[in-house]
Amino acid sequence: MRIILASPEAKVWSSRKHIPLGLGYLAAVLREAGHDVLIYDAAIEDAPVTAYLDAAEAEGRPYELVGITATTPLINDAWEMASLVKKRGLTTILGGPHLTIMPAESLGPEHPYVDYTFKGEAEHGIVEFVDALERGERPEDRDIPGLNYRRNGEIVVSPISPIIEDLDSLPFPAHDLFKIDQYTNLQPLTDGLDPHARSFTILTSRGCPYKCTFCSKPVTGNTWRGRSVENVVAEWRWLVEGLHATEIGVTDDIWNLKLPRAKALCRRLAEENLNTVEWTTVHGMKVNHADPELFQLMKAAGAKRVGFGVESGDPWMLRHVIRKAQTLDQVRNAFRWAKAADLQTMGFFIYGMPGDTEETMEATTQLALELDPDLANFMLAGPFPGTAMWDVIMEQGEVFAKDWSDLAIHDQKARFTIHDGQYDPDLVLRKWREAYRRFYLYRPKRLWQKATDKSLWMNLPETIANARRFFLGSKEQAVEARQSQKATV
Ligand code: B12
Ligand code: SF4
Repeated sequence: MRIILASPEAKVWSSRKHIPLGLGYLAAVLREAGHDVLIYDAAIEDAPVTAYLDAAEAEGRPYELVGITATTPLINDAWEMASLVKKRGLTTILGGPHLTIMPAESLGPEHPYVDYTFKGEAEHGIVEFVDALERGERPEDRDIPGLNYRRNGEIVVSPISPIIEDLDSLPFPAHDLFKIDQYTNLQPLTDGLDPHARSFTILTSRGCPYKCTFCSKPVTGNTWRGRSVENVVAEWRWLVEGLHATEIGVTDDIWNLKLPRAKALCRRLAEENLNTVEWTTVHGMKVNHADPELFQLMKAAGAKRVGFGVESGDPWMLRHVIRKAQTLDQVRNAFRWAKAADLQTMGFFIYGMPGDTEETMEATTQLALELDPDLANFMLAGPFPGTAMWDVIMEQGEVFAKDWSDLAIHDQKARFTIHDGQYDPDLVLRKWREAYRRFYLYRPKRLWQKATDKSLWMNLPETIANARRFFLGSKEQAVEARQSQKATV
């Protein structure tokens, strides 16, 4: 069967483009099962998905199914895409984190263009689903775990698809199907943008056993499964030698959970001469599963930069609100060890968790200044359904959002409040913006570093847009805007 696996474009601001790896995995299993798959990522395409449908139709080899992935802030865009596709009469199925949290929502009467949704990891389910369609059977008669549909006017939600225990049993993602030249490098917002990078991502493990209260992990829950070192190294070799990657991003939630495994992987990458392409831990690693040797081995394995989820500089917030299961000393050690290994560092800091006050957010800014990572990413706490934080806000406060797209973190605005007489969303925005200014603007060393960074001048329009956004804010981001918004999500 001819299938398009699609990712909608976020209408929220973001100039960085990363491959949708989940679709790469699904494309790989479908291809292995004999199907013809195209990956369509609206973030990097000029033409709408319908252009591909029309061209295939004209060739006499039409597509029959479009599968669309969606995180929570992108669900509106996914619906829009599904409705376009449905007008051409194709079957539509939606999957990904948002559909795992809310499998029934997209099957409601307002979304008649969605035929099926899928809950959980889909490598096994999607093959069964497509095979059934191809045989002319109704997939709903096949009892596929994870598959949700309508039957006689009722929405049928099945149990989540079981997690895949043996990740080595999966084929490598279909990296070759991504139009890799259209993607940018992987670094965060405040780093230069390289539109010519061949940036691939790799997952050495899935899931995370920790339970940080802001973190939304519907697909993997609190499980963790690691691939074998040899299996990871084989994929890495394909990226480096076969696909000529210029940069690799490890996008695991926590690749260093098992320290000996992480070290063994680094040793093998060095032994196999796969350390020639720089790599980073894009979404951070956990400070309490590290030691000095790990960073030395990472450096020898080609790592350029490590990111850490620091979150808060206030020990009470860290322990009792965020439940990060790490101490400030562990944070300081990790930064010290990484810098000693000559790795660039990146810190993620979060502002505006329930319970955050002027003092706790000030402690966070102070910690960022003290740690002095090469890149600091200050983020506003975003309320995602299914998290412990969401439950607290629902009980004690309210979400300011017209719809799910308001939860995108790059659209920086206050998105909730807590009615405890203490939480102040205006203050949160102020402290968040002030953190960017104090970290990047008010220190001569930083200013000089930025001014002498050639990417700043090469991407001047983007630099100006970023500066405006982070340091000043815009009218739409003003807190007043939220006051007229109703919580309807
Ligand atoms: C890499 C990554 C990114 C990258 C790349 C995103 C991209 N283009 O795919 C970047 C940095 C750009 C990014 C941005 C954002 N991300 Co992000 N990201 C991740 C991360 C770390 C890995 C994603 C991944 O590759 N997973 C591995 C694959 C195998 O899993 P998967 O994608 O879930 O796919 C499986 C199933 O979901 C299912 N499936 C997926 N799609 C489909 C489609 C169909 C048809 C079917 C049947 C099944 C199916 O099958 C797949 C294989 O098993 C995850 C955390 C995580 N561990 O998943 C967060 C995560 C997905 N991101 C998250 C968020 C919130 C965002 C942002 C919205 C942040 C923001 N800006 O506000 C943006 C949204 C941009 C976007 N395109 O969606 C949340 C989503 C939470 C939620 N409730 O939706 C996660 C879970 C992180 C977290 N713990 O909070 N992200
Ligand atoms: S924030 Fe990181 S450490 Fe915490 S639960 Fe999420 S993935 Fe795990």
